Order: sequence, then C-alpha cells, then structure tokens
Amino acid sequence: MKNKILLSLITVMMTVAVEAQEVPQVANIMSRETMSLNGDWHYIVDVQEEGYYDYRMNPTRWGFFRNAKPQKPEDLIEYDFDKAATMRIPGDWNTQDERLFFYEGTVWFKTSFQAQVPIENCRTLLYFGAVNYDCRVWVNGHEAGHHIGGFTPFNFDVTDMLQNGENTVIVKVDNKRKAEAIPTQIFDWWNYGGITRDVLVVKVPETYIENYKLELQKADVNAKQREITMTAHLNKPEAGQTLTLTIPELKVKQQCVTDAEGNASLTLRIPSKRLSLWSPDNPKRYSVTLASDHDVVADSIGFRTIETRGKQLLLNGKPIFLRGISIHEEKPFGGGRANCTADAHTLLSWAKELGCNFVRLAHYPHNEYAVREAERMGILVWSEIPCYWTISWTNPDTYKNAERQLTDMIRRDQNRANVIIWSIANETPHSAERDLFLSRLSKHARSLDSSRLISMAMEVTSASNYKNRLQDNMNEYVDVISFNQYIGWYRDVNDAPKMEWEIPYDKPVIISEFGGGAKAGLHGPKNQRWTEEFQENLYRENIGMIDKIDGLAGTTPWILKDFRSPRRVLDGIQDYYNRKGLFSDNGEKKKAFYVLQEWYEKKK
Ligand code: GCB
Repeated sequence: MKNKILLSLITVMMTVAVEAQEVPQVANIMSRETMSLNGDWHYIVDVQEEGYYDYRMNPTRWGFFRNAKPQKPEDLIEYDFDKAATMRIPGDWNTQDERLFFYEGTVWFKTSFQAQVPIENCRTLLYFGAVNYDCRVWVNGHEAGHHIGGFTPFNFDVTDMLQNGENTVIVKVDNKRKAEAIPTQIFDWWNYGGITRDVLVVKVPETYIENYKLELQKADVNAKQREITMTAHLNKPEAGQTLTLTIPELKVKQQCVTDAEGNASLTLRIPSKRLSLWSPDNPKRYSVTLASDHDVVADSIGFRTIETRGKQLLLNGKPIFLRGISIHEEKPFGGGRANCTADAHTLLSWAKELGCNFVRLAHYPHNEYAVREAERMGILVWSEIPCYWTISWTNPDTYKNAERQLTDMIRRDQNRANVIIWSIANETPHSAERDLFLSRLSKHARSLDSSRLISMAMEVTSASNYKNRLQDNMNEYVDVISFNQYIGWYRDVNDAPKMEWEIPYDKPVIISEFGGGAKAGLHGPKNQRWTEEFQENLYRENIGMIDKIDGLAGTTPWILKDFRSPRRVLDGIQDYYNRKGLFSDNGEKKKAFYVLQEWYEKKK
C-alpha cells in the first residue's frame, strides 16, 4: 500500500535494466588510462538501511540508488544527496565525522563525473582500491555490482550504463561485523568503514591484458645465465594476439602469441652478469612494458628469488635474517586509515630507522602504494589476509570469501619483488575443520604463485613449566614456521631467560609477534605496567630469549605504532589505542625503540 502511495506521489525515472558485470581484477591499474573519482563525496548515514529495504525488510525499488529528485512541489522524497554533507574519498568515515567514530553500519555515498560515450572499441571499468566491508554500487541508477571484503581491489564493467554528460555513482557501504565474515566479529583493530582506497574510472580496450607475471627462476648462485618467465592473460579467450615484452635496460624485446584461452608465455635467458638482482641493499627495478595488439602496460619490476633450505631463508641464494616490524594500515599521526604513498613513506622510514629490512603488513592486505613504496625503499614484505581468530571454518561461503581475498591479494602484488611471504591466517584455534580450511587456502596460494613462501602466524601449543612447544598440523602446508608469543605481557617477563622452545620442524622460524604496551611519556620502575621502562625491559628480555631459538630467521615485533582498537578501553592509558607501538600515535619514539634498534644493528 505504502509503495502505491509513493508511486502516485513521485514521478520515477524508469530505468531499463542493464546487465551488471564484475570483471576480474586488472593488473597494475596505475598504468592504465584512468580518471580519478577521489574527492569530496556526499554521504547519508542510514542506520536502518531505509535506502535499501522497505518497511517489510524487502529490497525496495525506490531506494537511495535512484538519486530521485522531486519533480512537482507536492512530491515526497525523504533524502537528498546534494544537500547532504561531504567527506573525503578515499577515507574512513570514523575520523571524518565525530558522530561516526564508533559507527558500524551503513552509509551511502554519491559522486558524479562527466563522460563522452560511446568510446569506440573500449570498455569503461569502475575500480575501487578497497571498500570496507560490504558494498553495492549503482551507476545512473543501474546496479553495477556487489562486493564483500574490505582490503582488496575490484572493478565493474560499467560501459553500458554510461551516458553523455553527467554520470552518477552511488555506493552503499556496510561495515557491520558478521560471524561468517573474513574477518569475523572480533578483532583487535579499528573497523574503519567507508571507501578507504582510490576510486577510478578506467578505460581499457575491448580486449586487454588482464594480468601478467614476471618471475625469476631459481638457479645456482654461480649460474652463468638466468631465466625469467613471463605469463600473461587477456580478459577474453582470444587466440593469435601477439604480446611483446620489452625491458630496454636488459636489451630484451621478445614476443609470444596467445592461445585459445587468451594465455601466452615466454622465457627470457639473461646472462647473470647483466642482471642486477633486487634486494634490500639494491632495490633495483627495471622498466618493463608489455604490449598486445590493442593494449600496453608499463611497470617497474625487480627480480629476485626467495626459498628455504632446511632452517635457512635464502634471498637470491644467500641466507638472510629478517629484521622486521609489524605495521597496521593507520596514518602515522593520529588514527585513520592510511591510503597514500606519503603515509606509507613515513611509516616505512620509521621502520628503516629501526634497522628493518622487512615488514609484516598486518592483518589484511595493505594498499598498493604501501607495497610499492616498500619495494622502492628496499623493504621485504609479509602480506596477509584477515583470517583472524575464530573463523566460521565449516561455512562454504566463508571459505569462498577467504579464497577470493587471497586470490585478489596475490593477483595485485604478484609482480612486487619485495613481497616474499603470503600469510593465510593469524592465531587460529586448532581443529580438524580449521586444518581443512587453511590447508585448502595454502594449496590455492601455491597454485597461483609458486615463487613465494607461505606462512601463517601460529600459537604456542603447549607451555608447561618453562618448556614451550609449537605443534601445528599446518606445518606441512607452510614454508616458514611463524608464531606469536607474549612473554612479558600476557605471561611473566621474569620467565624469559628460563624458557625453552621446541619447534620440531626443519623450517625457518619467524617470531611474528612479541611485545607489550607502554604509554609514551609515562615513566617509572621496570616492573610497572604501561611505563616505557616496562616495555623497554620486556624487549630486552625477549630479545635475549628469542635470539637463542634454533632456526630463527626473523622477527616482526608487535608493533611499529600505537593503533586504534575498540578492545583497548583503559581510561587515561589506552583510550581506545593498543599501546604496543614503539612509536606513540603521534609519532613519538618510546624507549623500547632503541633496544630493538640496537639488536637489529648487531644482526646486520
Ligand atoms: C595478537 C594479535 C594482534 C593483537 C595482539 C595484542 O596476538 O595477533 O592482532 O593486537 O596480539 O596486542 O594482543
């Protein structure tokens, strides 16, 4: 009844249904022809999803996505994007509107852009670097697509929805926590909502290079010649297209032809003497172009190998110790999602000052700028999906979601020389269901990328007296044994010197977390919690202990900088920050910074 009244009250622009299509991720979006939609977008906070459901909770045809306007004075339309406030996109809503600091729910966004259509032989994609968490997108009233997962890119083909002149994009974002989601309902970081990464309109030819991967093959360190393989895939199963790979500095110009599936590959043979390998000391990247009959992509690519030999980790065939630190994707000063090169540069410079050659980008894929900036600065990367704590292991949709996030993380960064570890989980409780879920994920990661290592942050399984044992069925599915331990914070620090570690696997070991909290500027005796001296002592004791662990190949202490977390409620100390940073939320160094710096200096 209510709908009927509405119908008679408003003149509705009837839209012709246009097929919505999500297309697979397009590699190296930054080198495409793009128009940025970053800027100020109007937004409407919609606690009850009034703009999507009717009063019987059925999706309504009259939702906010219509961007309706009154046509006659008596028309009733109870929203108006153009009168609504604006916020900066990309950006989280929590730090842009005081009312939304703790908000977890739905917000609608609107922007518009100009287009001239049709564009001969081209498709137009609408690209989102990431939206947290569940989003629906409409272009000119047509539904372009739906995406879940807060930290990976996606794009919709919107070619058939565009019109000459002004085009409207409306995005509904919902970041409510769900038990079956990845991550699940509880996690120790801020659930920043919104369109948190770039939005681009991308022009591609009808047939374009969807993705490509260049990979240096492993070889003996004394090999006279090295092989680099290139595999590429078109967006269409089109045979007979010539792909030309050019790397001027290596005097490479080589061609291959696509098969019936639109795949092509080739192998380059380069004299070892000519090839300068990427490493933290020599972050060398080559200018590479890959051209098809209709498309061309340009990239900067470094070449290196990463492998294990027993308990050793080998970069370019030589043992390396990973002097790492964990980082959350938060702005260096104050809270809020980091989303640009400048943010990444500041955080990574702090890591460099600490003596790091490695960072653990926790607990979800960070933005592409951060990974590329780390590559430019010579910093190795551990990248992970938010398969964190209590996942719904038996839910098939949850598995699909995790696998999709893993795929998109790998596809986006598969040409980044600095990424050496894909991590599939963090601190997950043991069970047969979990083993099945995670072993499938591990196999999936390997099937997409055999050139990197797989790991996951495990937990100590038994601790009696001073004996700690790490036993995990997932050992056979990972290349590196990593685990988190909190002696000195969740266990007594005085025990550190007596601890023994039993890690019964012939694989390198990374301590993926250790640490404790301190409020910057709070001083006192070393046994007083929250003081800088407590944290400083905890670092000393931990370093003394872990340095003796057999097979230790690296550490990523928790964490570079204090970060926002709703779990951390202690007034006057935490104030909704996890205080385990070596830097405060305002970028002040705490005393423990110097302890780790001193150890890393010795490890160089
Ligand atoms: C952990 C988690 C990390 C937390 C940290 C803590 O083990 O992996 O996400 O923030 O402990 O501070 O307790």
